[in-house]
Amino acid sequence: MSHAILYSFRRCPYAMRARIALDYLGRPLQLREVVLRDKPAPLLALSPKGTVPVLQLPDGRVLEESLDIMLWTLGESDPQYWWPRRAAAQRLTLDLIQRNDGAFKHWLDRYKYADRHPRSQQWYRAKAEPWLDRLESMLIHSGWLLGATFSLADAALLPFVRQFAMVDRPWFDGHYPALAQWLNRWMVSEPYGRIMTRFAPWQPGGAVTLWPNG
Ligand SMILES: N[C@@H](CCC(=O)N[C@@H](CS)C(=O)NCC(=O)O)C(=O)O
Repeated sequence: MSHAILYSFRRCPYAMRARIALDYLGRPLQLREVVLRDKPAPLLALSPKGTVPVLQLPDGRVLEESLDIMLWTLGESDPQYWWPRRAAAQRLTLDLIQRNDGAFKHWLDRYKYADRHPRSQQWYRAKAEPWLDRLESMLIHSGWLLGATFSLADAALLPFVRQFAMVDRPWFDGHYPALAQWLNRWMVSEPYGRIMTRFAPWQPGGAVTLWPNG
């Protein structure tokens, strides 16, 4: 096997953050677009927990957590220092990711699908606001979360904030101008266009899609 294989789902924020990092690495891999309600058997054989993203490396290693995939790519090559050099910034990055994937993701899911939960949409939105306030204050004086340049923290959090913003874009843009600008800057970028390319679902024995620059 010469290319790595990525099991992915276009709109999944975890798969998006993995693709951001893999696009930065720039090595063509086989991208297998998955239908979550009909997961292909080879994915489940590799990773029985059945979540995406999953990356199978040419040496056979399997990475089945988005953060592991991002950290693996940065260990391979990181010319723009997405992984910060200072230990304090490294700790802050991992802390931001943990809080994003924990409490923020919890409230995001309820805000997005409030009709499936007992409280109102505004109630769930208010639960997420202290976190968004914190991110907004981090972005007031700099273009990216950790300063002047894009880093792992941006790659890991942007797909989740995008989902939140898209529930009610006018409300979000009105309340969080710095976050809205951060999101826009990313969503008009070339890397965003590449990571959001649409692919037909993969089936065992189906066509091979090389991505990026396939
Ligand atoms: N902790 C995992 C979470 C991945 C995850 O939950 N992905 C969702 C899609 S966004 C998934 O595959 N869910 C399984 C399903 O819907 O069947 C990671 O960081 O990779």
